Amino acid sequence: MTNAQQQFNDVCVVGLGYIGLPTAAFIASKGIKVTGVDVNPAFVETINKGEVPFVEPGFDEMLKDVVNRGLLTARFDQIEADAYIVCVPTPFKGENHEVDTKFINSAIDAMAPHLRPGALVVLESTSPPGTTRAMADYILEKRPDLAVGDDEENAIFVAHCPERVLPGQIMEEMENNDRVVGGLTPRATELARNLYSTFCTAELLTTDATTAEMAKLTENSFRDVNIAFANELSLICDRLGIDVWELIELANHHPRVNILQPGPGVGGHCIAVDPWFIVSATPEEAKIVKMARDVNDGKPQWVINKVVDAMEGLESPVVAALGIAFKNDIDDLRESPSLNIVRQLAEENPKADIRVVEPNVDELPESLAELSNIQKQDLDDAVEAADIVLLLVNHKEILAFDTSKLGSKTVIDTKGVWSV
Ligand code: SAJ
Repeated sequence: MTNAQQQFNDVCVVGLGYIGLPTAAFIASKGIKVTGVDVNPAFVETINKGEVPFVEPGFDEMLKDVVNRGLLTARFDQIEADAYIVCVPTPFKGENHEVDTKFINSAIDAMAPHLRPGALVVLESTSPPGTTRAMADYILEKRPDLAVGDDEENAIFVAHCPERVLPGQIMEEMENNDRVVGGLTPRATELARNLYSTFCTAELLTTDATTAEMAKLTENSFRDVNIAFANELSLICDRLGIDVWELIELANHHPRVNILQPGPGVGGHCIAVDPWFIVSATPEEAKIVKMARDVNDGKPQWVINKVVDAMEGLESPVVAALGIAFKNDIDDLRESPSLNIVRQLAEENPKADIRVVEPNVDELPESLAELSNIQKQDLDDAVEAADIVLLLVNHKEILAFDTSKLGSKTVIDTKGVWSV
Protein backbone atom coordinates (compact mmCIF):
# COMPACT_ATOMS: atom_id res chain seq x y z
CA MET A 1 0.00 0.00 0.00
CA THR A 2 1.15 3.54 -0.73
CA ASN A 3 1.20 6.24 1.96
CA ALA A 4 -1.94 7.79 0.49
CA GLN A 5 -3.74 4.47 0.63
CA GLN A 6 -2.74 4.00 4.27
CA GLN A 7 -4.11 7.45 5.14
CA PHE A 8 -7.68 6.34 4.46
CA ASN A 9 -8.95 3.24 6.21
CA ASP A 10 -12.62 3.84 5.59
CA VAL A 11 -14.13 5.77 2.71
CA CYS A 12 -17.82 6.46 2.30
CA VAL A 13 -19.19 7.25 -1.17
CA VAL A 14 -22.63 8.82 -1.10
CA GLY A 15 -24.70 8.27 -4.26
CA LEU A 16 -24.05 5.08 -6.23
CA GLY A 17 -24.97 6.20 -9.73
CA TYR A 18 -22.98 6.22 -12.93
CA ILE A 19 -20.12 8.08 -11.24
CA GLY A 20 -20.35 7.23 -7.53
CA LEU A 21 -20.38 3.47 -7.97
CA PRO A 22 -17.34 3.24 -10.27
CA THR A 23 -15.49 5.72 -8.00
CA ALA A 24 -16.28 3.54 -4.97
CA ALA A 25 -15.16 0.41 -6.80
CA PHE A 26 -11.89 1.93 -8.02
CA ILE A 27 -10.97 3.02 -4.48
CA ALA A 28 -11.95 -0.40 -3.11
CA SER A 29 -9.86 -2.10 -5.80
CA LYS A 30 -6.80 -0.54 -4.12
CA GLY A 31 -7.54 -2.45 -0.91
CA ILE A 32 -9.35 0.38 0.91
CA LYS A 33 -12.60 -0.46 2.70
CA VAL A 34 -15.40 1.46 0.99
CA THR A 35 -19.00 1.86 2.03
CA GLY A 36 -21.32 2.96 -0.73
CA VAL A 37 -24.53 4.67 0.31
CA ASP A 38 -27.65 5.06 -1.78
CA VAL A 39 -31.29 5.82 -1.05
CA ASN A 40 -32.46 3.48 -3.83
CA PRO A 41 -33.08 0.02 -2.28
CA ALA A 42 -32.93 -1.70 -5.68
CA PHE A 43 -29.42 -0.28 -6.26
CA VAL A 44 -28.17 -1.35 -2.83
CA GLU A 45 -29.49 -4.87 -3.28
CA THR A 46 -28.10 -5.27 -6.81
CA ILE A 47 -24.69 -3.91 -5.88
CA ASN A 48 -24.36 -6.18 -2.85
CA LYS A 49 -24.90 -9.10 -5.22
CA GLY A 50 -21.90 -7.82 -7.18
CA GLU A 51 -24.06 -6.73 -10.10
CA VAL A 52 -23.87 -3.39 -11.93
CA PRO A 53 -27.32 -1.71 -12.09
CA PHE A 54 -26.53 0.05 -15.40
CA VAL A 55 -24.59 -0.58 -18.62
CA GLU A 56 -20.89 0.30 -18.45
CA PRO A 57 -18.52 -1.74 -20.60
CA GLY A 58 -15.94 -3.70 -18.59
CA PHE A 59 -17.12 -2.56 -15.16
CA ASP A 60 -18.99 -5.75 -14.14
CA GLU A 61 -15.83 -7.69 -13.43
CA MET A 62 -14.30 -5.04 -11.17
CA LEU A 63 -17.49 -4.61 -9.15
CA LYS A 64 -17.93 -8.35 -8.65
CA ASP A 65 -14.33 -8.62 -7.49
CA VAL A 66 -14.44 -5.82 -4.88
CA VAL A 67 -17.82 -6.95 -3.53
CA ASN A 68 -16.70 -10.59 -3.29
CA ARG A 69 -13.53 -9.55 -1.48
CA GLY A 70 -15.62 -7.59 1.05
CA LEU A 71 -13.95 -4.31 0.10
CA LEU A 72 -17.13 -2.61 -1.11
CA THR A 73 -20.46 -2.82 0.68
CA ALA A 74 -23.59 -0.88 -0.22
CA ARG A 75 -26.12 0.32 2.37
CA PHE A 76 -28.87 2.91 2.91
CA ASP A 77 -27.41 4.79 5.84
CA GLN A 78 -24.11 6.54 6.31
CA ILE A 79 -21.36 5.56 8.72
CA GLU A 80 -18.31 7.06 10.37
CA ALA A 81 -15.42 7.31 7.88
CA ASP A 82 -12.08 9.01 7.26
CA ALA A 83 -13.32 10.46 4.00
CA TYR A 84 -16.64 11.02 2.25
CA ILE A 85 -17.22 11.56 -1.45
CA VAL A 86 -20.58 13.08 -2.36
CA CYS A 87 -21.76 11.98 -5.83
CA VAL A 88 -25.43 12.91 -5.80
CA PRO A 89 -27.36 14.60 -8.62
CA THR A 90 -27.30 18.40 -8.90
CA PRO A 91 -30.19 19.21 -11.23
CA PHE A 92 -31.39 22.72 -11.96
CA LYS A 93 -34.70 24.18 -10.91
CA GLY A 94 -36.98 26.98 -12.11
CA GLU A 95 -36.78 29.24 -15.11
CA ASN A 96 -33.42 30.69 -14.10
CA HIS A 97 -31.86 27.22 -14.06
CA GLU A 98 -30.42 27.62 -10.59
CA VAL A 99 -28.90 24.57 -8.96
CA ASP A 100 -31.14 22.51 -6.75
CA THR A 101 -29.00 21.38 -3.83
CA LYS A 102 -31.67 19.26 -2.17
CA PHE A 103 -29.75 16.02 -2.77
CA ILE A 104 -26.51 17.49 -1.41
CA ASN A 105 -28.36 18.75 1.65
CA SER A 106 -30.04 15.43 2.35
CA ALA A 107 -26.67 13.67 1.96
CA ILE A 108 -25.24 16.08 4.56
CA ASP A 109 -28.26 15.60 6.86
CA ALA A 110 -27.45 11.89 6.94
CA MET A 111 -23.69 12.41 7.17
CA ALA A 112 -23.54 15.10 9.85
CA PRO A 113 -24.08 12.91 12.93
CA HIS A 114 -21.20 10.63 11.84
CA LEU A 115 -18.62 13.31 11.06
CA ARG A 116 -15.60 13.40 13.33
CA PRO A 117 -12.81 16.00 13.47
CA GLY A 118 -10.17 15.36 10.82
CA ALA A 119 -12.65 13.91 8.31
CA LEU A 120 -12.45 14.87 4.65
CA VAL A 121 -15.65 15.66 2.72
CA VAL A 122 -15.32 15.93 -1.05
CA LEU A 123 -18.14 17.18 -3.23
CA GLU A 124 -17.81 15.50 -6.60
CA SER A 125 -21.21 16.45 -8.06
CA THR A 126 -21.04 19.13 -10.76
CA SER A 127 -21.87 22.40 -9.04
CA PRO A 128 -22.03 26.16 -9.64
CA PRO A 129 -19.32 28.33 -8.11
CA GLY A 130 -19.80 28.59 -4.36
CA THR A 131 -21.62 25.28 -3.83
CA THR A 132 -18.74 23.60 -1.96
CA ARG A 133 -18.55 26.58 0.40
CA ALA A 134 -22.34 26.43 0.89
CA MET A 135 -22.09 22.70 1.60
CA ALA A 136 -19.46 23.36 4.26
CA ASP A 137 -21.68 26.05 5.83
CA TYR A 138 -24.55 23.59 5.88
CA ILE A 139 -22.37 20.99 7.61
CA LEU A 140 -21.41 23.54 10.27
CA GLU A 141 -25.06 24.47 10.75
CA LYS A 142 -25.75 20.82 11.57
CA ARG A 143 -22.54 20.36 13.54
CA PRO A 144 -21.57 23.65 15.24
CA ASP A 145 -18.95 21.74 17.24
CA LEU A 146 -16.89 21.27 14.05
CA ALA A 147 -14.92 23.91 12.11
CA VAL A 148 -13.51 24.50 8.62
CA GLY A 149 -10.01 25.99 8.83
CA ASP A 150 -6.67 24.23 8.85
CA ASP A 151 -5.62 25.51 12.28
CA GLU A 152 -8.98 25.20 13.98
CA GLU A 153 -9.62 22.73 16.71
CA ASN A 154 -12.13 20.08 15.58
CA ALA A 155 -11.47 20.92 11.93
CA ILE A 156 -12.98 18.99 9.08
CA PHE A 157 -11.66 19.39 5.55
CA VAL A 158 -13.90 20.18 2.60
CA ALA A 159 -12.98 20.09 -1.10
CA HIS A 160 -14.36 19.82 -4.61
CA CYS A 161 -13.09 17.32 -7.16
CA PRO A 162 -15.38 17.24 -10.20
CA GLU A 163 -15.62 14.02 -12.14
CA ARG A 164 -14.56 13.96 -15.78
CA VAL A 165 -15.20 10.44 -17.01
CA LEU A 166 -17.10 9.76 -20.19
CA PRO A 167 -19.92 7.25 -19.70
CA GLY A 168 -19.03 4.24 -21.83
CA GLN A 169 -15.28 4.74 -21.22
CA ILE A 170 -15.23 4.85 -17.44
CA MET A 171 -12.84 1.93 -16.94
CA GLU A 172 -10.14 3.72 -18.86
CA GLU A 173 -10.87 7.32 -17.91
CA MET A 174 -11.37 6.90 -14.14
CA GLU A 175 -7.71 6.01 -13.78
CA ASN A 176 -6.13 7.96 -16.62
CA ASN A 177 -7.86 11.34 -16.79
CA ASP A 178 -6.13 14.30 -15.17
CA ARG A 179 -8.32 15.79 -12.46
CA VAL A 180 -8.82 19.17 -10.82
CA VAL A 181 -8.86 19.23 -7.01
CA GLY A 182 -9.82 22.36 -5.08
CA GLY A 183 -10.13 22.60 -1.32
CA LEU A 184 -11.63 25.32 0.86
CA THR A 185 -8.26 25.30 2.66
CA PRO A 186 -4.74 24.16 1.64
CA ARG A 187 -4.94 21.10 3.90
CA ALA A 188 -8.31 20.12 2.39
CA THR A 189 -6.79 20.34 -1.09
CA GLU A 190 -3.86 18.19 -0.01
CA LEU A 191 -6.04 15.53 1.62
CA ALA A 192 -8.40 15.37 -1.35
CA ARG A 193 -5.44 15.08 -3.66
CA ASN A 194 -4.14 12.16 -1.59
CA LEU A 195 -7.53 10.45 -1.67
CA TYR A 196 -7.80 10.61 -5.46
CA SER A 197 -4.16 9.59 -5.89
CA THR A 198 -5.12 6.19 -4.44
CA PHE A 199 -6.65 5.24 -7.79
CA CYS A 200 -6.00 8.04 -10.29
CA THR A 201 -2.60 7.66 -11.93
CA ALA A 202 -2.84 10.86 -13.98
CA GLU A 203 -2.08 14.43 -12.94
CA LEU A 204 -4.04 15.83 -9.99
CA LEU A 205 -4.08 19.59 -10.53
CA THR A 206 -4.70 21.63 -7.42
CA THR A 207 -6.57 24.93 -7.09
CA ASP A 208 -9.26 26.47 -4.88
CA ALA A 209 -12.79 25.05 -4.66
CA THR A 210 -14.51 27.77 -6.68
CA THR A 211 -12.07 27.51 -9.59
CA ALA A 212 -12.47 23.73 -9.53
CA GLU A 213 -16.25 24.15 -9.72
CA MET A 214 -15.95 26.56 -12.63
CA ALA A 215 -13.41 24.34 -14.42
CA LYS A 216 -15.95 21.55 -14.65
CA LEU A 217 -18.70 23.84 -15.94
CA THR A 218 -16.26 25.30 -18.46
CA GLU A 219 -15.31 21.88 -19.84
CA ASN A 220 -18.90 20.86 -20.44
CA SER A 221 -19.86 24.27 -21.84
CA PHE A 222 -16.92 24.11 -24.23
CA ARG A 223 -18.31 20.84 -25.57
CA ASP A 224 -21.87 22.17 -25.69
CA VAL A 225 -20.81 25.25 -27.67
CA ASN A 226 -18.88 23.10 -30.11
CA ILE A 227 -21.77 20.68 -30.61
CA ALA A 228 -24.08 23.68 -31.11
CA PHE A 229 -21.81 24.86 -33.91
CA ALA A 230 -22.09 21.43 -35.56
CA ASN A 231 -25.87 21.38 -35.07
CA GLU A 232 -26.22 24.86 -36.53
CA LEU A 233 -24.11 23.79 -39.51
CA SER A 234 -26.47 20.86 -40.06
CA LEU A 235 -29.40 23.27 -40.37
CA ILE A 236 -27.46 25.58 -42.68
CA CYS A 237 -26.34 22.68 -44.89
CA ASP A 238 -29.84 21.24 -45.06
CA ARG A 239 -31.07 24.60 -46.33
CA LEU A 240 -28.24 24.82 -48.88
CA GLY A 241 -28.46 21.20 -50.05
CA ILE A 242 -24.97 20.30 -48.76
CA ASP A 243 -24.04 17.05 -46.98
CA VAL A 244 -23.00 18.33 -43.53
CA TRP A 245 -21.05 15.17 -42.68
CA GLU A 246 -18.90 15.44 -45.77
CA LEU A 247 -18.47 19.16 -45.14
CA ILE A 248 -17.25 18.61 -41.56
CA GLU A 249 -14.91 15.85 -42.62
CA LEU A 250 -13.36 18.13 -45.23
CA ALA A 251 -13.08 21.11 -42.87
CA ASN A 252 -11.51 18.93 -40.17
CA HIS A 253 -8.58 18.24 -42.47
CA HIS A 254 -7.47 21.79 -41.69
CA PRO A 255 -4.74 21.48 -39.03
CA ARG A 256 -6.51 23.83 -36.61
CA VAL A 257 -10.15 22.84 -37.19
CA ASN A 258 -11.89 20.08 -35.25
CA ILE A 259 -15.66 20.34 -35.55
CA LEU A 260 -17.81 17.94 -33.53
CA GLN A 261 -20.75 15.98 -34.92
CA PRO A 262 -24.37 17.11 -35.34
CA GLY A 263 -27.07 14.88 -33.91
CA PRO A 264 -30.70 14.91 -32.77
CA GLY A 265 -29.86 17.25 -29.87
CA VAL A 266 -27.71 17.16 -26.76
CA GLY A 267 -28.71 14.90 -23.92
CA GLY A 268 -27.49 13.44 -20.67
CA HIS A 269 -27.36 14.98 -17.26
CA CYS A 270 -24.14 16.94 -17.81
CA ILE A 271 -23.67 18.77 -21.10
CA ALA A 272 -27.36 19.67 -21.32
CA VAL A 273 -27.41 20.91 -17.72
CA ASP A 274 -24.07 22.32 -16.59
CA PRO A 275 -23.84 25.33 -18.96
CA TRP A 276 -27.06 26.64 -17.38
CA PHE A 277 -25.19 27.04 -14.09
CA ILE A 278 -22.88 29.52 -15.81
CA VAL A 279 -25.85 31.29 -17.39
CA SER A 280 -27.72 31.54 -14.08
CA ALA A 281 -24.60 32.85 -12.29
CA THR A 282 -23.78 35.47 -14.96
CA PRO A 283 -26.80 36.00 -17.24
CA GLU A 284 -25.51 39.27 -18.69
CA GLU A 285 -22.13 37.92 -19.72
CA ALA A 286 -22.85 34.30 -20.72
CA LYS A 287 -24.18 35.00 -24.22
CA ILE A 288 -22.55 32.25 -26.29
CA VAL A 289 -23.06 29.69 -23.54
CA LYS A 290 -26.80 30.41 -23.51
CA MET A 291 -27.08 30.56 -27.30
CA ALA A 292 -25.44 27.12 -27.55
CA ARG A 293 -28.01 25.71 -25.13
CA ASP A 294 -30.82 27.20 -27.19
CA VAL A 295 -29.42 25.87 -30.50
CA ASN A 296 -28.94 22.37 -29.10
CA ASP A 297 -32.32 22.36 -27.37
CA GLY A 298 -33.94 23.41 -30.64
CA LYS A 299 -32.56 20.50 -32.66
CA PRO A 300 -35.13 17.86 -31.57
CA GLN A 301 -38.00 20.00 -32.93
CA TRP A 302 -36.16 20.31 -36.24
CA VAL A 303 -35.88 16.50 -36.40
CA ILE A 304 -39.58 16.14 -35.54
CA ASN A 305 -40.48 18.53 -38.36
CA LYS A 306 -38.46 16.38 -40.80
CA VAL A 307 -40.38 13.26 -39.76
CA VAL A 308 -43.73 15.04 -39.95
CA ASP A 309 -42.88 16.19 -43.52
CA ALA A 310 -41.97 12.61 -44.43
CA MET A 311 -45.26 11.30 -43.00
CA GLU A 312 -47.33 13.57 -45.19
CA GLY A 313 -49.71 11.66 -47.42
CA LEU A 314 -49.37 8.40 -45.45
CA GLU A 315 -52.62 7.30 -43.75
CA SER A 316 -51.02 5.51 -40.79
CA PRO A 317 -47.26 5.82 -41.18
CA VAL A 318 -45.01 3.29 -39.48
CA VAL A 319 -41.87 4.90 -38.09
CA ALA A 320 -38.90 2.84 -36.88
CA ALA A 321 -37.14 5.00 -34.27
CA LEU A 322 -33.66 3.63 -33.76
CA GLY A 323 -32.24 4.41 -30.31
CA ILE A 324 -33.68 6.30 -27.34
CA ALA A 325 -30.60 6.45 -25.06
CA PHE A 326 -28.95 9.86 -24.78
CA LYS A 327 -25.95 8.54 -26.69
CA ASN A 328 -24.46 5.40 -28.16
CA ASP A 329 -23.94 2.07 -26.41
CA ILE A 330 -25.32 2.98 -23.01
CA ASP A 331 -28.71 2.49 -21.34
CA ASP A 332 -28.93 6.00 -19.86
CA LEU A 333 -32.16 7.70 -20.90
CA ARG A 334 -31.75 10.85 -18.82
CA GLU A 335 -32.43 14.09 -20.70
CA SER A 336 -32.39 12.07 -23.90
CA PRO A 337 -33.37 14.12 -26.96
CA SER A 338 -34.16 10.90 -28.85
CA LEU A 339 -36.61 9.78 -26.21
CA ASN A 340 -38.30 13.18 -26.23
CA ILE A 341 -38.49 13.15 -30.03
CA VAL A 342 -40.21 9.75 -29.98
CA ARG A 343 -42.66 10.81 -27.28
CA GLN A 344 -43.59 14.08 -28.94
CA LEU A 345 -43.99 12.41 -32.36
CA ALA A 346 -46.33 9.79 -30.89
CA GLU A 347 -48.37 12.31 -28.93
CA GLU A 348 -48.81 14.79 -31.75
CA ASN A 349 -49.41 12.15 -34.44
CA PRO A 350 -51.83 9.61 -33.00
CA LYS A 351 -52.13 7.81 -36.35
CA ALA A 352 -48.40 7.18 -36.52
CA ASP A 353 -47.32 3.69 -35.45
CA ILE A 354 -43.91 4.00 -33.81
CA ARG A 355 -41.57 1.05 -33.36
CA VAL A 356 -38.77 1.83 -30.94
CA VAL A 357 -35.49 -0.07 -31.18
CA GLU A 358 -33.25 0.18 -28.12
CA PRO A 359 -30.86 -2.74 -27.64
CA ASN A 360 -29.66 -1.47 -24.24
CA VAL A 361 -32.95 -1.59 -22.32
CA ASP A 362 -35.31 -4.51 -21.71
CA GLU A 363 -38.44 -2.42 -21.43
CA LEU A 364 -39.59 0.95 -22.64
CA PRO A 365 -39.67 3.67 -19.97
CA GLU A 366 -43.10 4.57 -18.60
CA SER A 367 -43.19 7.86 -20.53
CA LEU A 368 -43.23 5.87 -23.80
CA ALA A 369 -44.93 2.66 -22.67
CA GLU A 370 -48.04 4.59 -21.64
CA LEU A 371 -48.65 5.71 -25.24
CA SER A 372 -50.69 3.23 -27.27
CA ASN A 373 -49.01 4.00 -30.62
CA ILE A 374 -45.49 3.09 -29.41
CA GLN A 375 -44.08 -0.42 -29.12
CA LYS A 376 -40.60 -1.86 -28.66
CA GLN A 377 -39.28 -4.06 -31.45
CA ASP A 378 -36.03 -5.56 -32.57
CA LEU A 379 -34.07 -3.82 -35.28
CA ASP A 380 -34.85 -6.09 -38.23
CA ASP A 381 -38.59 -6.27 -37.57
CA ALA A 382 -38.92 -2.55 -36.95
CA VAL A 383 -37.09 -1.60 -40.13
CA GLU A 384 -39.00 -4.15 -42.19
CA ALA A 385 -42.34 -2.77 -41.00
CA ALA A 386 -41.37 0.88 -41.38
CA ASP A 387 -42.26 3.49 -43.97
CA ILE A 388 -39.82 5.89 -42.34
CA VAL A 389 -36.58 4.87 -40.62
CA LEU A 390 -35.44 7.47 -38.10
CA LEU A 391 -31.88 6.87 -36.89
CA LEU A 392 -31.43 8.66 -33.57
CA VAL A 393 -28.50 6.97 -31.81
CA ASN A 394 -25.39 5.38 -33.31
CA HIS A 395 -25.48 2.21 -31.18
CA LYS A 396 -23.10 -0.51 -32.42
CA GLU A 397 -26.02 -2.76 -33.45
CA ILE A 398 -27.42 0.05 -35.60
CA LEU A 399 -24.02 0.80 -37.17
CA ALA A 400 -23.72 -2.88 -38.10
CA PHE A 401 -27.13 -2.96 -39.81
CA ASP A 402 -27.10 -4.09 -43.41
CA THR A 403 -28.37 -0.94 -45.11
CA SER A 404 -29.28 -2.83 -48.28
CA LYS A 405 -32.35 -3.94 -46.27
CA LEU A 406 -33.58 -0.35 -46.22
CA GLY A 407 -34.73 -0.62 -49.83
CA SER A 408 -36.58 2.52 -50.87
CA LYS A 409 -37.78 3.48 -47.38
CA THR A 410 -37.47 7.09 -46.31
CA VAL A 411 -34.40 7.36 -44.07
CA ILE A 412 -33.78 10.24 -41.69
CA ASP A 413 -30.28 9.70 -40.32
CA THR A 414 -29.68 12.28 -37.58
CA LYS A 415 -26.17 10.94 -36.88
CA GLY A 416 -24.94 10.68 -40.46
CA VAL A 417 -23.65 7.15 -40.00
CA TRP A 418 -25.43 5.34 -42.82
CA SER A 419 -24.32 6.37 -46.25
CA VAL A 420 -27.77 6.17 -47.83
N1 SAJ B 1 -22.97 14.80 -28.86
C1 SAJ B 1 -23.22 15.28 -30.13
N2 SAJ B 1 -22.16 15.46 -30.96
C2 SAJ B 1 -20.87 15.20 -30.58
C3 SAJ B 1 -20.63 14.72 -29.28
C4 SAJ B 1 -21.71 14.52 -28.44
O1 SAJ B 1 -24.36 15.54 -30.53
O2 SAJ B 1 -19.98 15.36 -31.40
C5 SAJ B 1 -24.11 14.58 -27.93
C6 SAJ B 1 -24.27 13.14 -27.47
O3 SAJ B 1 -24.98 12.38 -28.41
C7 SAJ B 1 -25.02 13.34 -26.17
C8 SAJ B 1 -24.46 14.64 -25.65
O4 SAJ B 1 -23.87 15.30 -26.74
O5 SAJ B 1 -26.42 13.50 -26.40
C9 SAJ B 1 -23.44 14.48 -24.54
O6 SAJ B 1 -22.57 13.40 -24.83
P1 SAJ B 1 -20.99 13.47 -24.64
O7 SAJ B 1 -20.44 12.18 -25.09
O8 SAJ B 1 -20.48 14.69 -25.26
O9 SAJ B 1 -20.82 13.71 -23.09
P2 SAJ B 1 -21.36 13.01 -21.74
O10 SAJ B 1 -22.54 13.80 -21.28
O11 SAJ B 1 -21.51 11.56 -21.87
O12 SAJ B 1 -20.10 13.29 -20.80
C10 SAJ B 1 -19.64 14.62 -20.65
C11 SAJ B 1 -18.11 14.62 -20.80
N3 SAJ B 1 -17.62 15.99 -20.86
C12 SAJ B 1 -16.78 16.40 -21.83
O13 SAJ B 1 -16.42 15.71 -22.73
C13 SAJ B 1 -16.30 17.81 -21.73
C14 SAJ B 1 -17.49 13.85 -19.64
O14 SAJ B 1 -16.07 13.94 -19.71
C15 SAJ B 1 -17.98 14.41 -18.30
O15 SAJ B 1 -17.46 13.67 -17.22
C16 SAJ B 1 -19.49 14.27 -18.29
O16 SAJ B 1 -20.02 15.06 -19.36
C17 SAJ B 1 -20.02 14.75 -16.97
O17 SAJ B 1 -20.44 13.89 -16.16
O18 SAJ B 1 -19.98 15.96 -16.70
